[in-house]
Amino acid sequence: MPIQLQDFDFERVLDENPYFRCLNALGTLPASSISSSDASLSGSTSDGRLPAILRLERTPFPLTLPQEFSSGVLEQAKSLGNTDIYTWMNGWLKRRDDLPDLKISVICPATEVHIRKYSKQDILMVHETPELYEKVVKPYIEAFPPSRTQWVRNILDGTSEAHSLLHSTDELLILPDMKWDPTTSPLTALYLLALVRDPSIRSMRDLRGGENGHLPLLKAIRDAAHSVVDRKYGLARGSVRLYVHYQPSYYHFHVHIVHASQSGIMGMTVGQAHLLDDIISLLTVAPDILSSLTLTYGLGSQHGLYEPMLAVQGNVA
Ligand code: M7G
Repeated sequence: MPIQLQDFDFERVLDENPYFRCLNALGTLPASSISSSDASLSGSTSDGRLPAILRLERTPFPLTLPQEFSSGVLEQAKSLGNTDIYTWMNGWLKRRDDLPDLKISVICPATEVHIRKYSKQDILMVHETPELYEKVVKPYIEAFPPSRTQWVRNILDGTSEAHSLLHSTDELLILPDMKWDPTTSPLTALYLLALVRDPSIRSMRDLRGGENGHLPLLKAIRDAAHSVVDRKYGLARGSVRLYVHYQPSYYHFHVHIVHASQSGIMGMTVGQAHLLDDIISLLTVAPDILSSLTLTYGLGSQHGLYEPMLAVQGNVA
């Protein structure tokens, strides 16, 4: 049964960002509305409801919108003020099937990790030395239950999103990231995801150069990304930014493929996003560098690594 949003029982706002025009709310949904087998996995309350995160984002503007004003796409406009050559007003759009107002994402059942990830948080810059990786981060990654990356396995085995695949080989596949809806969002918001099939690469730290290393795979991802955006969207080489997150949310290796004109979007922060080209270059020069580097990045106060990293002396940047 598809999720009915009117069944969402609001509990509290987790986070909101007026610049990104988004809001994350926590609430519950009836367990009966969740088709996934996960419904039995976590957090079902005695009244048969499951914790749910509702994320609301205002959708981007189609480039054709201003020219459609003359054809009456605007239901109403109300003046707010004017001075000299400047005028500002509020506007209401008519309902249109091809122009949704909101992108709505639901995570249900939401785990504690999801709730923390979508909550407002302070950021602490930390230095992750190779020793800290072994002592703190690796055990943290290994403690994640496989259910955390079930969505990845569903995509890889064709159970989910099979209709959206843009590229599929023995090594990897490429599909639209759930952050981007190709049918309603402009091409400049393009956001694709390359997922590798090999589940043993948990993060960038596991990547190696040299013989039997990951360079052929990384180059295959790069080539496939450029060929997909050219073939499907007519975007020339150089039109996309390919990067890897450290820390990622999901420890199954994947690469973000984002339109190069996008800047300052979530997940592009210095320290978090590492260009695939730079990773390839580093591993070509020094095959073991990613396991021996100290990596500096921002950790949110709700991140599961925050407390353990804070507890270790000397890691604060
Ligand atoms: P990440 O670097 O692990 O974490 O990226 P982030 O979410 O903090 O960026 C995972 C990427 O996978 C993100 O860009 C998500 O939007 C995307 N993603 C997550 N899920 C659960 C799905 C999904 O089910 N389908 C698709 N297509 N993309 C997803």
